[in-house]
Amino acid sequence: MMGLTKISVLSKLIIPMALLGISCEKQNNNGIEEAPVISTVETTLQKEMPFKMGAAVNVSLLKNNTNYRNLVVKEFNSITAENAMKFASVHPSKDTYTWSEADYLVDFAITNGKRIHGHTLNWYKSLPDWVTKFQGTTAEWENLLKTHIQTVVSHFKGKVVSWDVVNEAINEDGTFRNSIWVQKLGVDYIGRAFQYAHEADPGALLFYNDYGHEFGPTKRTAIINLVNNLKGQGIPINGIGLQMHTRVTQTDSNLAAAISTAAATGLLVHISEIDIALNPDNNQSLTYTTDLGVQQAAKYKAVVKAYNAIPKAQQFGITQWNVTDGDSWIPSNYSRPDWPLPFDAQYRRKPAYQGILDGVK
Ligand code: 9MR
Repeated sequence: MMGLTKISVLSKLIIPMALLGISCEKQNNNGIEEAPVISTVETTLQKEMPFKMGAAVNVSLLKNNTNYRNLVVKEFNSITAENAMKFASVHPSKDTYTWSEADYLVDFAITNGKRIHGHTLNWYKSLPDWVTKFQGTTAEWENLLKTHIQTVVSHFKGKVVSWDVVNEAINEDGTFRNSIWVQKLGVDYIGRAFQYAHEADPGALLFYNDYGHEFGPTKRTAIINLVNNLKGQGIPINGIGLQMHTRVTQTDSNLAAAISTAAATGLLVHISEIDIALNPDNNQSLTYTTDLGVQQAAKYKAVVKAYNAIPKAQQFGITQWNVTDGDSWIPSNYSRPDWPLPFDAQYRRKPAYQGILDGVK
């Protein structure tokens, strides 16, 4: 009787446990029934991958959407602020700093044992009007740059472990972007931005972050030259961020060249903003298909495989830009349907998720 009772209990347990990826052992070698043994726990990116896995997080969703928050807590061990640390967010007028959103994110990360990566101290976008309209001498612009960087870095000192110090300073043709910073201060401001950040927190890891390394050698070479020049001048730069806002039609060889060329600098390499668009041609009537999902999985796998091949000591991690297809910046930014991330809008894992896991097998 005992045995029968046990078997019927086990049979009830088998299906739900199998769904959870938990296996049951019914008998030992002597044919004696045993209690179910939990042999595996649920797979997550942060547990399976040999380097940090991150996401760019929207603070409002983190506060208000439980599914979103739970997915972030479960899957990732590194967090980037999607917008909460940008100039306009933290420094909306000359003498006002607003920390509440960014502080919330930093507290969330620390409470949940996640690394927090700062994004970004200097960019040509997301500047408040008071900066774009600022009238001042070169010295006053320099002071504006330095004060902003040092106030932000000091505020988060000891909590934010790394910063994208300068973001997107290079054009597609390899020239320097004629940003407001270059117009006011000249291209050498880039090195000084790193020095200012380093003075404020000598322990922080400092990155140059840009997109388009995978477009081809022109932009890639210009970025690598910039970074190597900074290194050569003794500027405190620790890493290079490859945003990798890419598309399913990009070749594996271009993606691999982007990663290996960055690694050849000897610096840390962060794939800092990855998403893989399925609809780069803005087809308004495109729908997500199994086939597109499979192609996307193969592309994520190719990126992860190339990243896994660089020296371990240089693997700062892979960060996806946003959490699910439902909150990705791409559909709203380009006014098109798209599904660029490893999770769908219902918080479910897509084939791309398995592609990421397969990249390190
Ligand atoms: O995803 C971000 C979007 O919500 C903002 O409106 C936009 C402007 O601040 O920036 C987006 O994030 C960008 C990142 O900061 C830098 N690399 C490109 C990202 C996508 O545009």
